[in-house]
Amino acid sequence: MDKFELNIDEAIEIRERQKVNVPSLYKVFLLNDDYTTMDFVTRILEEIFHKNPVEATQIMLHVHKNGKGLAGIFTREIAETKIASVEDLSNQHGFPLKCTMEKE
Ligand code: TYC
Repeated sequence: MDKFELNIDEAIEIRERQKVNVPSLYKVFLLNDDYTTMDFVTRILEEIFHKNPVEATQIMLHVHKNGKGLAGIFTREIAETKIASVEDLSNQHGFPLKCTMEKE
């Protein structure tokens, strides 16, 4: 074999090194309940999910009417951290607000 050619093992090795690990994404949903105030849910969407006041209000009303609504899409660790932040802040205020996450 010519010294400038790659053998199959070398070619596979180079391909493996070039592979990019694309992280899986997760949808985070807010769930409706009968006790959390509309203002509090809107505040959560603004402060934790960085929605503007109009979007935050629209999402909150969607959850109120439909039972759940998309708050954002994140990698697994960020989704888990957002959910923990929502539940910590809700507990501190005595609200039962809950989130779920689903792999995209
Ligand atoms: N259903 C609540 C109420 O009537 C409002 C609410 C909206 C609660 C969205 C949770 O994720 C939620 N006060």
